Amino acid sequence: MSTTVRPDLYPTRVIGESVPQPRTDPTVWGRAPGPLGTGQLDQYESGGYLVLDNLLSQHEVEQYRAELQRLGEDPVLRASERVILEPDSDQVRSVFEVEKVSELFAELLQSSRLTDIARQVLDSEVYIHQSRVNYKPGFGGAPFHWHSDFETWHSEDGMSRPRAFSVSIALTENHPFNGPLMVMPGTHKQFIPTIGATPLDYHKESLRVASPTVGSPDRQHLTRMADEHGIEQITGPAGSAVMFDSNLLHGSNGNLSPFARSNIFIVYNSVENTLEAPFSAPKPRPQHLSNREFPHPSAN
Ligand code: 6CS
Ligand code: FE
Repeated sequence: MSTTVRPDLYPTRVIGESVPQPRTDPTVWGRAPGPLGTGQLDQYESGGYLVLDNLLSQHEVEQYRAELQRLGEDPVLRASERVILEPDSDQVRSVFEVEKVSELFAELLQSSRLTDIARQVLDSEVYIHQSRVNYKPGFGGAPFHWHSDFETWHSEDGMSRPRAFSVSIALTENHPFNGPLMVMPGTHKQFIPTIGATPLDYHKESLRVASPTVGSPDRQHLTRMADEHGIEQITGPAGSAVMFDSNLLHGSNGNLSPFARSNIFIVYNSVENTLEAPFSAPKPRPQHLSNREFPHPSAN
């Protein structure tokens, strides 16, 4: 009996050597008119990220900041799987799937000012693959080591192609000194396989620790990419945002300052790229990390 082997366009979590491959998929999937102009689309295509100034009004910032506080202090939520604590304190590191626990955030995530950009760039209908608030509290918010989100979403969530991107919206000022997002511009054009198989229920470790043992590119490739592409810090006032491609190498330092760097991250995925079985993990991750209740193209 012949068994059909599913094609894996981006093999990763390999044993032995990591051999980078070109990203064969586009970054900007279509050029239909939309919120982004040609210059912005060109910039996003080449750099893999684009800053969106003043995405939120000052009033909205205040509303969302209060919501952030409420979620962070909710004892029921805190005991749920949606909440990840800091590795070396009981402060909240992340809250996932915020649209399910906050009507205010649900409204923002589904608002056309974001989904219209997603439809334009991904050239299809879109849905939310994942959302989270990363609190990065003052006096010790831990780092997020360099990684490609797509590498995780491909291996652990079964996302076939990098036809997705994140929007990170600053809910507090992102200073140079409180752990802002750092990117290596242009690195989204190369896929770096990581070395090592995915352990069972790996997300229970990988989301909490600063430097996950599996799913991080090795230092040789990170050094080469940093030499070739440089490192940019994305700072900006509360209300500003940055959208970045699912395969762009990014990370953030810890936060020793007294000032939290709290951002909300929303991941838009194309309905043409819905999740399959994981490409390199024992079983799919839970719903709050990887949305499998997506709209089926036929179900419109
Ligand atoms: O595993 C994930 O899905 C998450 N991990 C990181 C470090 N960034 C993307 C995503 O939130
Ligand atoms: Fe990430």
